[in-house]
Amino acid sequence: QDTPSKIIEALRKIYSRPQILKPLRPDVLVMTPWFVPIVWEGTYNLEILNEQFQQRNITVGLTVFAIKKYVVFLKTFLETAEMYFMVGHKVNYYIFTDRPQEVPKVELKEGRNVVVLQVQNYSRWQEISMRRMEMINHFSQKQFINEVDYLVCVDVDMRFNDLVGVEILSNLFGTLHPGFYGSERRSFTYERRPASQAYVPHDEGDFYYAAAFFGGTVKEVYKLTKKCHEAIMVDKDNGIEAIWQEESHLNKYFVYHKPTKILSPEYLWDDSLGRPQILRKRRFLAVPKDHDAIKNK
Ligand code: 2GW
Ligand code: MN
Repeated sequence: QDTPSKIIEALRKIYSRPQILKPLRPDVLVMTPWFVPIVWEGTYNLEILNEQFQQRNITVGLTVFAIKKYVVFLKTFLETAEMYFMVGHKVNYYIFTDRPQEVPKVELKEGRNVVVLQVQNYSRWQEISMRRMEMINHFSQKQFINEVDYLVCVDVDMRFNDLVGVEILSNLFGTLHPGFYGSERRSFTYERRPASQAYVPHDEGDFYYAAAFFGGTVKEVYKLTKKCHEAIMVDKDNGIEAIWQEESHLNKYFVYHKPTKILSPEYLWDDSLGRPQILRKRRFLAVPKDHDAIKNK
């Protein structure tokens, strides 16, 4: 029987206390001007966070698209996710694909499931990439809302290389694009043509976020993907396509709906960019795909 004192004993955790006079990271920004954390190694205690999320008994959905030849990325993606993604929590992998037979069978730990969602493919790669917003939106309302608490939406041409856990979870989160964290606002590759719904003026915007890693509660991801998809459709009617497709629309959204947590480039790295000092971990890495068999952009 769990008496109150037994419960309290079970919840007791020993860890070093936070020290007001000792900054967690002297080398990087760890909080935005709207008071949300930027997640870097060294800024959080995963034990405390795991305890909190365990108590809430949450389930996380990881959405990933593997259309046409991109099914080749699934095996490594899933195998490494089993090692590093939300270890100890319940996870549903939502795999959107036009080739359900080619989804590899990967051995899963307890409490973790693969859900294959068959979707159509599009001939243009830009369309494949952009339509993710529509499909995530559709399934959020239809299915995800009944099955998971949070959604994490990522590219598939990636592998997990270190822990990615509940420290990323919040109502609405975005990830700093690895190519632009040190850039000036003027050089962010936002859509700069006023004719596009993704337009961001030169004197606005906080960060340049990547479309390859975002998420939040199902409700917030529903709202984000709805707005982005609608904007993409308006652009289509007007015969314009944003410079970086859905990434441009995501960035526009985040200017006016600021994330409640931001992930550092530890969560989206590409080794072709080298290994700067500030990067204590490389948690989620791009898999090289320059060979023509995979991609002709
Ligand atoms: C994409 C480009 C060229 C040829 C094929 C594809 C393709 C993408 C495909 O045939 N099948 C497929 O499932 N995809 C999905 O779209 C897959 O999930 C992939 O990870 C995602 C984005 O395409 P990707 O990874 O080739 O583009 P990247 O790595 O250059 O990603 C950045 O730019 C994209 C838009 O141009 C997106 O914004 C993406 O989120 C960014 O990381
Ligand atoms: Mn990619």
